[in-house]
Order: sequence, then structure tokens, then C-alpha cells
Amino acid sequence: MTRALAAVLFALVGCTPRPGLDGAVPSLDTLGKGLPKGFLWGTATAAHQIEGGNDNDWTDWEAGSFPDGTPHIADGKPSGQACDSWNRFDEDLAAMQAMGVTTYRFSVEWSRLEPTEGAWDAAAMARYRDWTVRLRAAGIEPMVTLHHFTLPKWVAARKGFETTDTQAAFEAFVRRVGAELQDTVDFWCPFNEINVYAAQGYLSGVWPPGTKDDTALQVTVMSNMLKAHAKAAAGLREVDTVDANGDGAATVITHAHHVRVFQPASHSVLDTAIAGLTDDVANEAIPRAFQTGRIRFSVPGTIEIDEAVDGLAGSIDVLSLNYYTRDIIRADLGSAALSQSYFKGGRPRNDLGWDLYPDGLYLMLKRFSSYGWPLYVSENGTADAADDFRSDYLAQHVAAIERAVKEGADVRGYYHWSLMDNFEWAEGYTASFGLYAVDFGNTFARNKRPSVDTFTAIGANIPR
Ligand code: GCO
Repeated sequence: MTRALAAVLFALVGCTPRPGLDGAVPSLDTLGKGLPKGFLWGTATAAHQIEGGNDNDWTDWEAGSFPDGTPHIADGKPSGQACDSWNRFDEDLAAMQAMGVTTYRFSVEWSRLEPTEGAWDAAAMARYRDWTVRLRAAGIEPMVTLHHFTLPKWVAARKGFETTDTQAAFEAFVRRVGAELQDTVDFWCPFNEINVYAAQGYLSGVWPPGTKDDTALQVTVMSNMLKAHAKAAAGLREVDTVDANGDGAATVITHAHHVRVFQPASHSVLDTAIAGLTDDVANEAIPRAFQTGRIRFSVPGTIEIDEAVDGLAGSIDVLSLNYYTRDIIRADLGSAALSQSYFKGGRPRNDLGWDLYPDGLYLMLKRFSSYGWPLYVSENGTADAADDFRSDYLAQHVAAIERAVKEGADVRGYYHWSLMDNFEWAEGYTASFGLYAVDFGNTFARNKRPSVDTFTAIGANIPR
């Protein structure tokens, strides 16, 4: 098709072709109108990435290096003051209000609330509580994550989720937060991305505790976290009996599940089989566990776990998906992961090289709809320091949601990752996922990027 013909066709269907991303960019005049009434529209962050001043299992890690001398954090800089959000909630709230959000996903930091076992920082709790009160007063529904990749040092010292003991400690922490926030929070996410946490800490070894190639431990950690989730969910349902937003449900429990498209590098039987296995362990095993109440991980010759867990079935009310990209999988039976994964060549990419593939979100929403839970997109966004393609990325992903909704998917909300640039784990401050840029280490001003206007325009179209 010639460019001129494409332009005419796109004009007819109300879209404009743009360089950079594949396909048409939907018109902002209508985008969002196809979402269901009351669809939640917001942004997501995590405590350690924005608060600053945390003292947890990342603290020493951020100062360390790998055996070959490369620093654990790409730019060698620790999280430090991060966005200083611990002291700047006013600014975060103002940034959100300027965009018309109706929901905010953030996490509470276990190491801040319980710095040593059994100790409780009432002042820190009061601050989180104040945030939830003010969010609600501003008409913003809080979604509270209870574990987003960090552990208090005392939990890490006893080996975190490698051991079964941590489940009880986590449950106690969650119960306490649940009781304290029961009248301001209904929407709870005990864990963020169990699969990513275990893969980064125990397979690639690029996050603490930095264990490499230990697939058995990787899967043990996932199992222990699923068990901890079941206990946390039961605890929350017991302690949070107040329906804060009056919709008839005092607790809505979710898991922020990282999903990605795993595409075989070739049609060979081996690439196809290994891509299928990867997909099963990463994408399917966790929702399946929430549905069946059994933890089943199966990698022939390496891992066979099949265990019924009390309270796991039905321990989420809604499923939330964190979706970013697609991986190409080439079998490599000599490696612990059994494959090498890479991003497809010749494709639009973000600043970290990730394939920009909005159709993947549509595919995932369709696929996970079949489980029957209402769905949320609890994270989606991109590293784009120049803000060259974030608007188009956002628009195309919302169009993917609208398409899934039109075909019957029950999708109830979207959280853009992220409200502002922040500490991107092993990538440090080298990746800019924010709708707002942050003047790090200086004024900490939240500076609006042009894509904020796209976000606001779409939000204004959502039926209320
Ligand atoms: C994750 C997290 C976030 C990241 C985001 C961008 O998916 O790793 O939940 O903490 O910052 O995904 O990579």
C-alpha cells in the first residue's frame, strides 16, 4: 500500500499513521469512549521506586557489584532519595489530579512499617493512612500493593520467601495494614509479579539475593509466595470489613500478574515446545493456581511441583495484568532457563530495547478472560525519556483494551506505569517510564511531559 493510500484509508477510519510505532494511532476524539462506564483510570508506582530513604534488602545490593566488577545498578547510583515521594505526596497528588485520574496504585513499604520484627512504626502508618484519606477525598480509589519487590532486612536475613517461615511474618504484616486502612482501602494487591521477582532474584540473579540459575529455588520462591498470598488474602478478608467506597464489597483482592508474549524463534518443534513451557511457567501457572487451589509447575526433567494449598482457590477476586512487551524464545537446553530470549529485530523499540507490541495486550486480555475473573491492567507503560512515542504507545494500548472489551472481555481499569520517572531497579535512573519527568536530586519538581495531555484526553472520554 502506498503511503498516500494509507493516509486516505486511515483518515477514513479516523486514524493518523505515525512513524515509530506500527499501525494507526487512534483518534483522541473518541478513544476511551468504548470502555465500560466507571472504568478506573489511573497510574501506578511502588514504594521503593519513589519514596526515597528506604532501608531494606536493596540498600546494600544497590551499593554492590557483580563478580566481574559491573555495578548491580546500571548507572551505579543507589535509589537514594528517589522521587522523595515520602515527603512530597502533595506534589504526587497534584500531578494526578491535573490528569483526572480516578484511581492510584501504590505500595506500602514493609521495611518502613516493621523495621525490626514485631516493631511497628505508627508514624509511618499514619502517613500512609493520610495518603489514602486524601486520595479518597479527591475521588481517587486507592489500590494498595503490600509487596513490591523489597523485603525488610530482617526478613531477607532469614532468606525471604526461600523459607516457609516468611509466610506467617508477611501475613501478620498484611493483617496489620489491612486493619489500619480498612475504612479507606478496599482494593488490595498482596504481591506484585511473583514470577518476575523469582526470575530476577534466582534465575538471572540481577536482583537481590542475586542467586543465578537456581530454577529449583526460583520455583520454591514462587510457591511460597503463592501460599503467602492465600494467607494474606484470608487475613485481609477477615480484618477489612468496612466497605470504604460503598460498592458492596469491603475487600477486592488481586494479584498484579506480569504477562508477556513468548513467541518461538522458529517453527521448530524444540523452539515451539520451549516457548510453550516458558509461557506455562511465566504466564499460566499463577492464575491457574488461584483458580484450582493447586500449585503446579512442570518443566520435564527439572521441576515437578503439584501441591494443593489451603485457601489458594478463590484467593483473588479480580486478576490484574502488568503488560509491556513480547519476547522471542530460542531453545537452549544448556541454559538454566532452557532458552535464550531476545526482542525481535526490525521492530519499534523503547529506550530499553523492548518491542512495542500493543496487540499483545489484546491477546492477553482475551486469553485471561477465559478464567472468568474481571480484569484490570495494573501496569502498562514504556521507557521513553524524550517522550517521542509514549502518547502513541498509550493510545494503541487503550485501543487494544477497547477491542478486547468490544469482544466481551470484562476489563475494569487501567494503571499507567508510571506517574513519574523513578528508580527502575537494576536499570537505576537510566529508564524513564514517567508521564512526568522528575528533577532528581535537585528540586524534585514533577515536570509534565506532553503525553500527560494524551492520558488526560483519553480519561475524559471514559463514560462515567
Ligand atoms: C515490574 C514492576 C515495576 C517496573 C515496571 C517497568 O514490572 O518490574 O512492577 O516495578 O518498574 O514494570 O519495568
